[in-house]
Amino acid sequence: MSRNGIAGEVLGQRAALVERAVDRTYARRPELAQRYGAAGREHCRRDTAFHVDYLVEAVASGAPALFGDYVAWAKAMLAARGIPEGDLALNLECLREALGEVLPPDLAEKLGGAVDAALRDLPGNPEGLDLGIGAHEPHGTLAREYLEALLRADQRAASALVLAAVDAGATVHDVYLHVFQRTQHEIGRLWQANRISVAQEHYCTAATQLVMAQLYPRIFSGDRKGKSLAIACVSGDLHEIGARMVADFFEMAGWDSHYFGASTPAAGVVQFAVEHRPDVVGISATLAPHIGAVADLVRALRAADSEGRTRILVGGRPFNIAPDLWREVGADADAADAASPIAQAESWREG
Ligand code: B12
Repeated sequence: MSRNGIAGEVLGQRAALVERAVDRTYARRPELAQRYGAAGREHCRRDTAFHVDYLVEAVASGAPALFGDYVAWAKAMLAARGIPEGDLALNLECLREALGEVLPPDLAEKLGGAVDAALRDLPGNPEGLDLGIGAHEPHGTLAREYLEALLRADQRAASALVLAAVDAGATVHDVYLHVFQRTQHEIGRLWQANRISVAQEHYCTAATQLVMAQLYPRIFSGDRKGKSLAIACVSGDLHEIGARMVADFFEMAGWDSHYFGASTPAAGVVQFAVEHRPDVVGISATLAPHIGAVADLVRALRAADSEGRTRILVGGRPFNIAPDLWREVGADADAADAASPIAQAESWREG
């Protein structure tokens, strides 16, 4: 069965799967209703829908590791909010049973296998997260002080730290990867560990985007190579800084970059590619449930590119978890961070 066939069949039954799994979870352990109150059932519904979205994408992509990673993430995230591993395990077991009731047997078996594997690994997944940026990490002290400034809502101090470091010789590349990216990932873990609010996360992200903009005079300069990259976050995905960094690294390497930002409709990316013929199109996805949209966009770009000249790069969190995922979505390559794709793209230029 094709990727879209699997996704279509399962997501068509999403509401039924969620309802049955939640009913079973509460029937099996009635004390949950008391423990989590009236809102608990709604939260359970939302979490179960998340389980289904990650599960179907992992199976449709032939990358069950994506679901294992998700369950490990969910364990730590829920534990930090007082929901023990046992409740997550029960909910997943009930989802496993619901698969058998709602889906055709071969599909239920496929998805069930991924749930079984994640359940087997669950006890070994850490409950707590190792937090903190070590001084031994590259630019670790700067990254830690930058994060501390953001967490005390002192954007000016954060900006001053970075500008002083760059004036003292730190490269923009290093600041991007070892300060901005490192702190953004840490902020995510702090949110996951329930140590900071969504509002704080938003503040830190917006402040970092502002500090990045202050570095632009150093980025948008230098000789041009006459090659171009267009890069977008796939429709539905709001995580825009990773794609922005990739665009800026290409700029710094002398390419012209066209960056579209968060959640870009596929039709617009295809139209841009047809009209402007960039040498490379980049697609970013941070959440595994958006991989199907990446595959659809790759297909649409290929269909519109009759000469077969555009190379397609993909990247983002799921591609770092599942190394062959870029092939599965039909791309030409992926890259783990903003620094890595430049050499690959340069070799395409020459080829
Ligand atoms: C900021 C943030 C948000 C912001 C984004 C705002 C914005 N303007 O960008 C908001 C609040 C919108 C958000 C929302 C959500 N988020 Co969020 N978010 C983050 C956070 C903290 C930082 C993202 C970031 O800026 N990273 C910095 C960049 C530089 O790193 P990067 O994305 O890894 O990019 C590098 C590489 O991956 C690669 N790369 C990326 N794209 C591409 C593309 C190409 C072509 C190439 C070659 C390379 C490449 O190169 C980049 C640069 O080196 C992450 C934590 C994390 N681990 O990333 C969580 C995180 C991704 N979010 C998470 C979650 C759960 C969500 C939500 C579902 C719930 C929520 N927290 O509100 C929603 C979903 C929204 C949606 N539909 O997309 C989880 C995902 C967990 C999982 N198992 O999937 C994370 C990991 C947080 C966590 N630890 O729990 N989020």
